[in-house]
Amino acid sequence: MELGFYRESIVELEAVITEITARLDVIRKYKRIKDARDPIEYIKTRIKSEDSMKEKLKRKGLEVNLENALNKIYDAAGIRIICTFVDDVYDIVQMIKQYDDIEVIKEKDYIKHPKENGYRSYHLVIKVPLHIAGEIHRVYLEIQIRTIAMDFWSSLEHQMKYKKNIKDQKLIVEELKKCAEQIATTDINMMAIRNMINK
Ligand code: 0O2
Repeated sequence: MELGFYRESIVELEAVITEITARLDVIRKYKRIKDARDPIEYIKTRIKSEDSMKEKLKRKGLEVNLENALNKIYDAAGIRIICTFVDDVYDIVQMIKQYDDIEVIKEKDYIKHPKENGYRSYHLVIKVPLHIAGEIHRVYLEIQIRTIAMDFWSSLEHQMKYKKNIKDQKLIVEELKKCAEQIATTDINMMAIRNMINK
């Protein structure tokens, strides 16, 4: 079998995604029954492509090798959780942090502290123990948690980053920033409306 850049570690990367996705599925089922509402709209998973990993290693000034890709860059395996409301994002973060076998390595709240360009999302890097063929492997996983509106914004902004020679770049950056603020306000208003409906 032809093994790529991640070699046999691809098994760990796939397994960590499967493990955490399964735990999230249980949360979703439980919430649907207990609260009659699933706080998660959808989940996206990915293993970082070889090219994107190599580019990130170079960007961070690290030697391009598997050891650095797995242990210095934490997002070889990634899960993105898209929630309905902002408070769902924080609930999901708490639920993930409550698993006592999971270690939180890094945590960034870009919702309370948005990036200069307007980017909003909650980032967690966790280390997950996996039992594989009688051995315990501890594997990093990056989790990004955000609302549908934040996800919509970041997909468009991501496209711009990867396009070269964009005309009116300055205007686009300004417009995106404006949209990010409007989205943040809308997210808060949507929660207020939900609370009014539920009263
Ligand atoms: P890609 O191509 O999406 O995978 P640091 O802690 O700063 O040393 P890092 O990994 O840059 O390290 O951390 P951070 O800020 O938590 O960002 C990790 C990922 O979040 C990025 O991965 C993006 O997926 C996403 N992200 C961060 N900032 C932005 C942003 O301004 N816009 C968008 N659209 N996404 C963002 P990659 O590998 O950089 O990129």
